[in-house]
Amino acid sequence: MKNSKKPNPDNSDEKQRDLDLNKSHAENQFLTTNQGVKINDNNNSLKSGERGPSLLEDFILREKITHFDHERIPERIVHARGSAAHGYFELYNSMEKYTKAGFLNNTSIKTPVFVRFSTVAGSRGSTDLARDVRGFAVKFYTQEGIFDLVGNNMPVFFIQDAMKFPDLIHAVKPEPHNEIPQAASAHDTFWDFISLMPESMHMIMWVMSDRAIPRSLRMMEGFGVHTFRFVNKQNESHFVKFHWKPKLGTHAVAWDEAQKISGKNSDFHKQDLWEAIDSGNFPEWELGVQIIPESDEHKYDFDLLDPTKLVPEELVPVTIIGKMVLNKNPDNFFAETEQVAFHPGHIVPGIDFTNDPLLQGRLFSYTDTQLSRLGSPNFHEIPINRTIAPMHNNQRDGHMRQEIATGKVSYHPNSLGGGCPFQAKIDEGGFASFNERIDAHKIRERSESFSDHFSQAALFYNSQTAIEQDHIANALSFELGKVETVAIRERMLGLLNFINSELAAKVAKSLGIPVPKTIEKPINHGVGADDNGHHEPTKVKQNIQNSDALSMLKNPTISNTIATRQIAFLCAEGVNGDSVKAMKTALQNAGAKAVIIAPHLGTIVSEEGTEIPVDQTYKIAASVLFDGIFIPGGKGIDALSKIKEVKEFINDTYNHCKFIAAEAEGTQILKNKGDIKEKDAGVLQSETIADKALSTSFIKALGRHRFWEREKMLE
Ligand code: HDE
Repeated sequence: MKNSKKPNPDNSDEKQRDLDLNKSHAENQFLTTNQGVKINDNNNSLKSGERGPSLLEDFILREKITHFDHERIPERIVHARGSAAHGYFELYNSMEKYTKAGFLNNTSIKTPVFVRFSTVAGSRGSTDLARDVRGFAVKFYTQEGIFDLVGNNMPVFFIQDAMKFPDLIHAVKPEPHNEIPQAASAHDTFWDFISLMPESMHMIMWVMSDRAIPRSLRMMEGFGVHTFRFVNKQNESHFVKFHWKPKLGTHAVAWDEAQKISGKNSDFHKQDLWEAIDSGNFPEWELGVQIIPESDEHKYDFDLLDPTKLVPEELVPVTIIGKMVLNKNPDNFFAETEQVAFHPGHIVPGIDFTNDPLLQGRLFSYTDTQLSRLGSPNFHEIPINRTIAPMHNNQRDGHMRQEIATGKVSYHPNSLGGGCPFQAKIDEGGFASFNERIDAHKIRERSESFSDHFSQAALFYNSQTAIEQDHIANALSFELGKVETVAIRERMLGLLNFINSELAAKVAKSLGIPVPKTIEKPINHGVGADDNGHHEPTKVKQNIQNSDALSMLKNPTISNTIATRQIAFLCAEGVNGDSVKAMKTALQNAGAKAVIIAPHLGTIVSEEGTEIPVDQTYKIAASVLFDGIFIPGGKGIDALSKIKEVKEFINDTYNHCKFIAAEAEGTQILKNKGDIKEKDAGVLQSETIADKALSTSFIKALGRHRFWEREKMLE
């Protein structure tokens, strides 16, 4: 076989066909140098004599080592750790009334997408389960060019102006003198900065909530964060906020669990996404929009241009307009996930920016960072970044240029090239910025309308259930407990007190210091407050309502599905085979995965004498890697109760508020554990083997994700 570039059978969409052009396949091929010369010995360098020095002449060794020496590129300055997948976006109803973007007009178009999820603060090799914001970046390969929706799993941001971004990131990254801590905000420099930036308070509520420790990347919401514009054919503009709503619901793990997962499997999210797609359980999100007419720009008591504010869904409902399905894992992590270059400035006709000062700064940053990260202005030619729309211009040359532009003309206007490539009129699809009228003085200032830093922080906190509020208080107690400088803790308590005095009091108790009484107004170094009290942050407005949409627990999974959930079966020799089989079948029928855990790999023999294949041993498996446990019946229970790891397994499952089911003899192991409360509705038990009622109620319970009520029982 001469040609090693063969088309990938999965050429289902235009982008996949485009990527196929660059794929290489080594089956039945000789090993060669980069120049195509076949290699005869890939084990020994060329030497002067068997024991002699290597010869400089060895072009094969030189090429191999040189390439290896240059394999690494700089990791992303933020969002370094990521996982990505291919898929498509499908529109439900035409949005023609609001936008002329083709992919949002035509319901018959399936737009290819590539989506990268990320943590923000950690390095490329850090843990998935850090308490952090998650990036949610979607590249739409539309027929009119690339549209990148580069969002997060939280709808607001820490700061209001791009000018503060390097400071924020310097503060959260490991401290520069000792590079500690990795992928964690629980340290002095972060909270020093935050305690001096009251504008971050709303985002701090989100980051201290369970949104920052998702169960899975497939179970997170996504948000465009900034207000964007839709522009229609009549050149009318509407403001728009983008939302991604996961079909599997929005779920989190417990903080103690997150920390343990980081040790047991720091690739937990990456692997979960990969395996779900690999097994055909394609994750789906629906795209929702909040649309606000231009005329309502000043209607709200917050500024639409302020990225520390959201538009409560109770004020402007989210309209679902389409769905995204991720159905293909990348073929090569570096080529695709690492080299993909997102940019909020990649927009198509029908979508436009607003004057949000954070967004405006981002418009500069992303191309700039690709230049140092990917090394050339030609990064758009890297296959994963290549548009599927026709692309012609007079940009030329630069490092690693791939395109061979023919002809002698590389300027516009020209007559020698027949005027080509020519400009497109607007009705031919040419992009024209929305012609917003701007009449202003050049000024380095922030708008007074950005000064309310506490109302939405309070709105978020007040909208949470009591359980979620406790988690926020606990997260703050953990984070500030790790802060060594007492003055920083005090400043933070002062700020929390502006949000909610009970919250501040709870955290203060854990820190062992009182909420400072002296701070009457927040210290504000963020918006340029001056001695005259100009631009001081305003206090919480009294007319705050609740917004149920902000709580995860008030919004259970639409279908309460347990699809793709992993349930550990705690087994040992002598387990009841019918008990295992019946529960396994019931869970599998509901889409979940039953994982048989036993003291050794291979098979165990049931009390009926049948062989049961084992998936994992107690040395490998840990409760934190599962969504719930089942303890089958059978005489094997004696052996099971003697296994040290089993006790830890059950304790962790119980402490992390997961559902437990046990059958017949399996219930004894729970009864013998004094710390499992008898009246716990999250612990389901039956004395009957292969009890259908038990599996039905277990499946229903697992659909609730967690029995968080148990936390009160554990206090
Ligand atoms: Fe980013 N951000 N960002 N950001 N951002 C980057 O671009 C930046 C912000 C977001 O999976 C960088 O290619 C500035 C908000 C995601 O490849 C960099 C500011 C939001 C990703 C950069 C922000 C984001 C990035 C690093 C403030 C949510 C990962 C590597 C003005 C709406 C994309 C890169 C991926 C990545 C700059 C704020 C989301 C340095 C200057 C707000 C999801 O250019």
